[in-house]
Amino acid sequence: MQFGNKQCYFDTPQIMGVLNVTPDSFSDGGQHNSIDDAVAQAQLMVDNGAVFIDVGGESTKPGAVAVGEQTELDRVVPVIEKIAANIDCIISIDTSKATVMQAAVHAGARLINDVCALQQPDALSTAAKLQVPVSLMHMQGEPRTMQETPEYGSVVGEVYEFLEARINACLGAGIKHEHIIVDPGFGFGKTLEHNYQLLKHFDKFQYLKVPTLAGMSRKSMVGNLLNRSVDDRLAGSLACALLACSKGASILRVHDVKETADIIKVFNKMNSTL
Ligand code: 7PM
Repeated sequence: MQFGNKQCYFDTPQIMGVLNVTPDSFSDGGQHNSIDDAVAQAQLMVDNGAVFIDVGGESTKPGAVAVGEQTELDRVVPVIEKIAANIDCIISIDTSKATVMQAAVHAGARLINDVCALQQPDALSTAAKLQVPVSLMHMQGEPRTMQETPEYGSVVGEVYEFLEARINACLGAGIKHEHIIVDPGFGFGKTLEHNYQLLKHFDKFQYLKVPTLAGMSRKSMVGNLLNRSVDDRLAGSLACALLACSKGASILRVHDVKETADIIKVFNKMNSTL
């Protein structure tokens, strides 16, 4: 897949490092300080094996309230500009807002990662116009309330059909098939059981004929199963990542890049051994 002037092959799983640029994520000792902190963290993740850096300025955690457009722009644009100028990686913008997509791509982002799958006003037409790859994620409900009562007949079937419909919407809007990635959206309007059904059947999403992204790092599907706090979920997250690899995941969206790079090496070694 082509991201600007960078080619990325998904013959082996690739790592997307999570870079949250919300105020709670960085010691806010002034604007410049927090920008430099974010860029330094991105550099560390790239040094440790991340190919993508996913920059997010809007918290999409369950129960989170939406942030304003200008706030999100002020957070992400300076960080994207500085990463684009200094680090050899593919910058992904984690947003659902058309204006933020536009500004982020202008600043140097080369992948639009939208947890709303381009369903917000103007998002589909804007992404089509920008001509960069897009990642389409499934979510049931909206972040503020999605974890209250998730319900499905068949979670795998319903997520699959949603992603198929969004692929078709993208194609209809003029987005190229070679520019589409799909993601079942672990933790977004799903119970523990739903999340593990999606993991067990992650291989089914390959029938959509586009690369797949899995984001399970530090999520409640690890924490609630194991009874671990957010900072004690590494082993569980790595187990999820390895299982996603074995079921064909193209991109792993993770916080712990160095450790995830190690498990991918183990996975690749097994696959290349006769
Ligand atoms: C709870 C739910 C806590 C989600 C934190 C999060 C994904 C994403 C996020 C994902 C794609 C987090 C998140 N998760 N984008 N953005 N896929 N494509 O772990 O699973 O940071 S937010």
